[in-house]
Amino acid sequence: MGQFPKDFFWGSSCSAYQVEGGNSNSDWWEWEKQSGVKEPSGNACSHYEFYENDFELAKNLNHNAHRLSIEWSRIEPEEGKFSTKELEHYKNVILSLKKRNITPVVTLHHFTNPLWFAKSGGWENPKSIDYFFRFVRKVVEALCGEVTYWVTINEPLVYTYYSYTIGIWPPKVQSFKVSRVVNNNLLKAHIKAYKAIHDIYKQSNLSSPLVSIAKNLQVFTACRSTLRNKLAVYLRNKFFNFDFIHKLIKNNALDFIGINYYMRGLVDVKGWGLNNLLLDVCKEGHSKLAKNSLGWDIYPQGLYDFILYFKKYNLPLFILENGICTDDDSARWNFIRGHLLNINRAMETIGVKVIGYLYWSLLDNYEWDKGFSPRFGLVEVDYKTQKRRIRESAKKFAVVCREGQIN
Ligand code: GCO
Repeated sequence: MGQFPKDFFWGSSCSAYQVEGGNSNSDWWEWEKQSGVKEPSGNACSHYEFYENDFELAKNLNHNAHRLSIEWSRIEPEEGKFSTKELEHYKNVILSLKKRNITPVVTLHHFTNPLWFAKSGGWENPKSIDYFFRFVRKVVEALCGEVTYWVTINEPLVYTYYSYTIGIWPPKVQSFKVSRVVNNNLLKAHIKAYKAIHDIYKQSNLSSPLVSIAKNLQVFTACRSTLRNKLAVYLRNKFFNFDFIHKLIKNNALDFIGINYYMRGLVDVKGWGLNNLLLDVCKEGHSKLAKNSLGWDIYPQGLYDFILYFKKYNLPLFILENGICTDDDSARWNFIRGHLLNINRAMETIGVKVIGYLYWSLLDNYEWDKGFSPRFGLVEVDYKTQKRRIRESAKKFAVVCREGQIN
């Protein structure tokens, strides 16, 4: 049996674009149109309209925290023109959580950009840092009275990887050189936003906010112990898992470490090129682990190992995403339980402070280029009727959230 602290955050995560619907001023919306995707995001879960209802479900599932994101393209649909109506909307969304005693964790950038920003060169443009800064100030000035936990940027390296390295997501660039530029801009954007958020709270005489990023972590394992594979694992850990956080810590720009954890990836490198070393994966089915419906390896032990690794920074850790897409709901419960047991074991063995666990996701939602078929939700969504149905795994998780312990 594993006991969690009394003040532990229990809940789930969502991002605006994936659940709200109708985000027509965003670069993703444009990308969907241009690529002619089979399943555009459309109305998604109509969460923009039904958030009260969805938060009532979260409340009934004993969640005391919820992560959401603010859609930049709603707040600033045209360059420099900020929508008071949309700022008001997000304030209402946050108040709707708070009146249910659910602590909001607010993300400022979750993969999508306003179309005007994308057209001006997106994150390649050095001005992106100031554009983001201006947006962040607007939002934080409007919401600071209601929010303590901020996540500036969701999964910066995942974003760069899909959008600028392998070029599947907008703006579909394939270049290591550009990826480096974008990573640097994202890093600088966070540091600048971090300082701005703290300044705004100081000027408003509010107690300090807690600001971080959501860092995706993936376990990399070589399926054959060759020198090339070992080098690849070393490089991937360095570039994809650790460097970004390390740099932010050196800049005193993290108040906690936000972690998104899903999977293990098997590394099998076919050449000495940078392309091979950074991108090749095992295609020979060597992994015997259970998988989610997208074929990702399920590996709860990995979360334990990462928590141990991050102890050296002496900062609280917050699991901001951990989830499984599956059509077998009993696998969802096994997934949650397995990861919670590992978090608990890490907390007990080395006394590292983990402050919360947010499952991805509250609702089934729009999984980017994969459309609507991957089902991540604690709550099932019927996209035709927008009806919600609570899954059994959600009920089991609700007991953990209430009792603060896992058996
Ligand atoms: C990410 C994002 C989410 C995803 C989730 C499942 O990790 O890519 O934060 O938007 O939907 O992770 O893939």
